[in-house]
Amino acid sequence: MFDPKLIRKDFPILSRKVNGSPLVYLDNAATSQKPRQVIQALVECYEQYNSNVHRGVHTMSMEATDRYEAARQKVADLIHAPSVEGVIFVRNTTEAINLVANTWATQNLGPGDEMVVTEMEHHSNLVPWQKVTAQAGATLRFLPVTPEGTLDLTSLDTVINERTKLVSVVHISNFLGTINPVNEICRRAHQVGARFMVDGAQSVPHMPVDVTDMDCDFLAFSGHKMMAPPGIGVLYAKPSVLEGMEPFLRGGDMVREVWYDHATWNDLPMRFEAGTPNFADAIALGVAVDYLQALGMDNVRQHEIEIGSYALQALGEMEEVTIVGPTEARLRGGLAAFTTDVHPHDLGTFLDQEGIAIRTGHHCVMPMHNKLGLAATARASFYVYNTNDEMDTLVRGLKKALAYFGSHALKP
Ligand code: 7TS
Repeated sequence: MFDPKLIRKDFPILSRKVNGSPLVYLDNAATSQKPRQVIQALVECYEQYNSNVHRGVHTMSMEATDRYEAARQKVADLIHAPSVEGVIFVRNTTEAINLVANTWATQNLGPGDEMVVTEMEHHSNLVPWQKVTAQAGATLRFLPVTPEGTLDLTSLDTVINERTKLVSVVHISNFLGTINPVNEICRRAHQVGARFMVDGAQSVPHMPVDVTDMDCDFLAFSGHKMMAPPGIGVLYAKPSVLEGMEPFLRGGDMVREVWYDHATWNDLPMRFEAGTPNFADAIALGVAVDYLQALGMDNVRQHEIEIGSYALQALGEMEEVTIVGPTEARLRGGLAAFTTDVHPHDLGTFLDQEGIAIRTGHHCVMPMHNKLGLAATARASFYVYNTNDEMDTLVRGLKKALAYFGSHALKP
């Protein structure tokens, strides 16, 4: 049975106090906490078999290699990738997107071509494309966002057209919370012969994601948002697409044979993993995937719908709070960004004094904040270990903060 109170026991950090109060960690969209099983996997690696992978004939190197490759298989199973050939370990979502920008996009975009993102992208699914489209003489186009915070698909067939070569879309917005209809956008992209990429930083940790069903060409996500350590992430790509791509980084292990004047490339996925990989954190990611699979991704999603509904209702009942994005929990991921009359940074600092961790600022989604006329927002984001009691604590903290700043604002 899915019980956040039981799950919490696996996360040592959740029993600490912050500024004298029990920690209420509501900054999961930035990074998640780690269960004891993941921490233990790192200790085990460094204490028992730490050795470079794919290089040694000795026992420990083979043990490390086996576990590293087992982690790749676990990731492939999680996202329903047909084979491990398409699972490339990188540092994070940002690196995965930059890999595609610096390989597929620079090889395939030319003058007059178009590429499409949405208006709600995280900077990491925008800034790399600004550079490659400018260099190629291509145009970067945007699927617009409605005032309600969903994608306006009435322009889908004009924004994505015969000139479009690549479409890259955030699956769940880390600011609006919106879950985007990636299957529908993918179909349209493929209809015009474009490739389709998904920024899964906020979806893969929180809901079932099936790359085979979606038929996307690329999917990027980060381990640290799904209970694994920072510094390990994944680029999934269709092997047939990878076969046509130039390697990104060049050096050891991505080659088959090397002469003084040229080299040939290793098989997939090693061709895209130059140098010693972050095998310890990849192995820990495999354990995080085990943990999530044991909970069941459907249950993870269901929990976030429930806690999201509770939070939307509780925050919605506060007159001073304006929630950004869709109003229905079913249409959004487990996070809520909001504004009040108090500056989000002041709010965040006040709540921290009560042990409540939220994120404040533009959450690396500056253009969408600008479009909504907002300089900054406060954001509470949830995960499997958050409880309705914690939502109540957040609401109590917010009320206290608003009363405090309200009364102080009256004073000169
Ligand atoms: N895409 C989305 C949708 C994200 O939410 C983030 C990180 C990234 C890409 C980049 O991930 P990274 O692991 O490469 O940094 N989002 C956040 C956030 O909302 N608060 O801190 C980081």
